[in-house]
Amino acid sequence: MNFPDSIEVVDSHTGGEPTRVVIAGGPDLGTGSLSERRDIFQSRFDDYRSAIVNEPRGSDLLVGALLCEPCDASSVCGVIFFNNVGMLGMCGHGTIGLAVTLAHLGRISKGRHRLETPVGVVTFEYHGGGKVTLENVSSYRHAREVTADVPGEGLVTGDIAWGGNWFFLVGQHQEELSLGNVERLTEFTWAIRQALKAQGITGEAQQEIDHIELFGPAANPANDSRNFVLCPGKAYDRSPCGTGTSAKIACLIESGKLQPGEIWRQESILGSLFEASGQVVDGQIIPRITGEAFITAETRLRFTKDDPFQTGFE
Ligand code: PYC
Repeated sequence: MNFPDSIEVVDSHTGGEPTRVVIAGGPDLGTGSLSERRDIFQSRFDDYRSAIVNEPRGSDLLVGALLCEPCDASSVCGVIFFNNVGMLGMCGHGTIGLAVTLAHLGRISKGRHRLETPVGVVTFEYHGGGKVTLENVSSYRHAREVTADVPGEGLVTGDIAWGGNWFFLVGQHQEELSLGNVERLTEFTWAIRQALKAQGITGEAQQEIDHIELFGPAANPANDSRNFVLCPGKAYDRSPCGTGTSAKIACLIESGKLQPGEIWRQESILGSLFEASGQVVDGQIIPRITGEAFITAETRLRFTKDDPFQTGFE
């Protein structure tokens, strides 16, 4: 493949979790739907994904966002999110980072904007500064209180829910949700993920559940809950995870523990915050997530032909 000499990116973080938006030099994926373009990205241009987010130019926790021309002219753009191991359906912290990046580039002003993703259209409202409210794809609980036998850990029970990615949400566990305990949390959630896979516990259409989310009491009494989210490539989300919080909102509303429109303050393992709620529209739960992002870098990534790590490594 003829790899480009350079790719232009803008980096930001949302509640501590980084997003790298590709603004020039990305692969040409054609003009199909965003899910078709995601499939082309995955099958033909995986080198680009690895080069952009993996070491030595990135790291395991970086989420990439490839800007695309939208299919519908009323959308501000399309986006395909990706990470250190593959593609994401949607990304909440990434959408907030993308919105702030578009504002930084002068491509949007305050107000509501439509965004196309491989799993559907989302909207976001840019409030100015770093603040953004995202209205996600409809989210739902697929299965309640599913028990997995996790080798070395015992029986672990959780809900399976969709929030733009597939999540296993665990509220009952003995783990302390603190930054000092991240290694143990990673080991525990990784073991859960492996057990779900081995035991054939999947999303609605047999999709792998690749995000594991633990809940516990908030450190800040003003908040409702703290979470720890293990992402598909074994990095943990530094933010409260927009799609994970969407999955949580769907479960809370479905079980009557949160009313439509009521605010849920979800704290991350770092203590950063998303303010969330859900609306029921035509019987579907539409989560709204408000968070803040900050620009951290404007960069031209360079890819020298004889660089042995031109396309990164995992
Ligand atoms: O905010 O939705 C999110 C997310 C998914 C993976 C990392 N962050």
